[in-house]
Amino acid sequence: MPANLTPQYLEAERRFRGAKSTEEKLAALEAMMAVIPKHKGTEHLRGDLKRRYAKLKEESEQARRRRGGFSVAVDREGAGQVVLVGPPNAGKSALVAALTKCATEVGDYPFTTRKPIAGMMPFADIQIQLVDLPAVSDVYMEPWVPSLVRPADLCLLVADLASGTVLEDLERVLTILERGKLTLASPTDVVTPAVGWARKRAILVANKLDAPEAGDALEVLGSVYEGRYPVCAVSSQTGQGLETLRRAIYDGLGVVRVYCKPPGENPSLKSPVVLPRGSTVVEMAESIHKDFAHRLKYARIWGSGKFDGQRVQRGYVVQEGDILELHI
Ligand SMILES: Nc1nc2c(ncn2[C@@H]2O[C@H](COP(=O)(O)OP(=O)(O)OP(=O)(O)O)[C@@H](O)[C@H]2O)c(=O)[nH]1
Ligand SMILES: [Mg+2]
Repeated sequence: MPANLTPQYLEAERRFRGAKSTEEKLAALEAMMAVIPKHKGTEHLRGDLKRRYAKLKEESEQARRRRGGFSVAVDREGAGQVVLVGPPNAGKSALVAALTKCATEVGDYPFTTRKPIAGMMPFADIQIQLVDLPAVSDVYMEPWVPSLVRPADLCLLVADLASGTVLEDLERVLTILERGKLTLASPTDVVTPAVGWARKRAILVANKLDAPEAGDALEVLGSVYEGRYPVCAVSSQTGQGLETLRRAIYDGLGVVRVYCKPPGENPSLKSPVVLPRGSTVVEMAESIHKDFAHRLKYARIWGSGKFDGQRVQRGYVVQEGDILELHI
């Protein structure tokens, strides 16, 4: 079958041949991969491009490591840290941009994102940190990606409803994460992981709901993954489903918001204390100041289905929206 290469492809190929630096070569290869017609006749060529890309990329990484690269840890901020993982081009960066208004690079070619980019997503009266990561892929993956998934509180597994290969894409992502001893599970799943393994809470975010083929892809996706993860169908482009996703992210973190009030004063309802679900009064006190924990005598509580102002003991489990007056 003839390859029928387009003028854009031939132009990118010409740039590749003229490229001097590895960066120029990689950029030209990326352009070739983006514009190459995707049909049977170009299958071999596409495989070949991917291999060349992976090899060059690995070489340039080795060179970078020898020079000493940038630090890839992301400082935790806000009420929780949420990382986005998924195949190339799924719209991870576009989602972070839509949810946080943070400027992260969105590109119509794979492997756009090279570094973690963190942005804060407002939800009600708190801020949640979203971390945009580079793609998880066998073609090329930044070697430190799994190490940034490990410390996160929640994972957004981003699927591309327009890719035409949504199930295979996700299978591959999950397999690659497993090689790094990471499994993703529903936030409601409480199984403890085996030694050395990390089990991350995850939400499956089906992106590009606006695409014409999205409806069918979503159905297929749901038939396999519903029950395994909560599924949120969204379009980062039209904004559809994003409000539901914000709420699902908050719920997935497994936290509660409680408010502190000094005795005799009105509560400050502006900035809640965010605690893991199941936390007690004493743990709340400790999170405000470590000395409070042993100085705490009792607390009075508003909310919680208790009588307003009722006295509760140190071990009382606080509920979402509770207002506490700490007596020390
Ligand atoms: N139709 C449609 N296109 C989208 C949507 N979200 C993202 N895209 C497009 O998908 C392409 C990839 O978006 P990115 O946000 O760069 O994808 P990514 O997952 O960050 O990609 P990498 O960083 O390369 O792994 C871009 O051309 C976006 O414009 C969406 O909701 N609908
Ligand atoms: Mg990206």
